[in-house]
Amino acid sequence: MADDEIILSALSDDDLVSQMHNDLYDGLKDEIEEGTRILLARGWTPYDVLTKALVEGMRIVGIDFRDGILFVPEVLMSANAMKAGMGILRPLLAETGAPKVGKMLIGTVKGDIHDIGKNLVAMMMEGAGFEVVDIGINNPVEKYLEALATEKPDILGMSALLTTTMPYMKVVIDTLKEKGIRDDYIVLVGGAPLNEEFGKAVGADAYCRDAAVAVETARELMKRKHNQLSTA
Ligand code: B1M
Repeated sequence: MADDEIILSALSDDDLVSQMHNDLYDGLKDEIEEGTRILLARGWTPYDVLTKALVEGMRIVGIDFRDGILFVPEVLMSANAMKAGMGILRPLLAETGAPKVGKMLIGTVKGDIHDIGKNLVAMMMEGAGFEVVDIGINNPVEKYLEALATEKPDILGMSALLTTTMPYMKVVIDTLKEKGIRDDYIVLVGGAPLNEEFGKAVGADAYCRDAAVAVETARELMKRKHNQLSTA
């Protein structure tokens, strides 16, 4: 072992979280997995590990990517490290004996390959008792239509991380309208460059700032849908 090697398990919680931010920045997958396991063993909730260690670390990566300090290959390594940590948390977040409260189909829109946020939303929705069908990245409208017809979800979730791909959400929603099936689904949209106004403008039922808001919104809109059906 090198003299300067850091023993993650010997760090305090705060130092470990800071170290994990550094390790995520450096794309160190094994260290992120180890840090994730240590925090869980110390009694941290999976949600806290996710938000405080992983999502916050990725936020820092995002700033330096924007400022041209980090480049695509480095950010890809960070993304892989993040996914490795999420892989450990996923079954824990999804561990719920609750009956399924609804079904969501989710995918990133055409031209866009960002999937970390979408995966996180999917994980949190599963954890909240929703059945989730994830159709992945770079989805043209035909793929959404096909999956909606096969899966018959209550909710359609779309993710976009680029200002150039977010308008595609309107293409999907307009196509649903043209086919007369828009109101068959609750449509939720999310992704860093979006906002509430954009959500309204494209005709979604709601814009979700983050995964926790996606869960709350989905629950709320499912409740309303059930009330409407029972009073119809
Ligand atoms: Co990209 N990238 N990237 N990138 N990348 C951004 C988005 C960018 C903001 C970076 C920057 O400049 N600061 C910028 C977009 C600028 C813009 O459009 N205005 C950018 C760019 C430019 C690009 C490329 C064009 C770079 C290039 O090639 N020159 C290229 C595009 C590729 C493509 O898609 N066609 C590209 C590529 C990549 C990587 C492949 C290297 C990698 C993606 C790896 C992967 O996802 N597997 C990557 C990454 C990692 C990022 C940043 C750094 C991080 C994104 C992320 O994972 N965040 C990002 C910077 C940033 O966002 N600050 C950036 C963590 C994640 C938890 O947050 O995804 O926002 P987020 O998800 C949140 C919420 O938004 C919300 O909930 C999530 C959880 O709380 N949410 C939803 C998301 N989807 C939802 C769906 C819902 C509900 C809520 O449905 C109901």
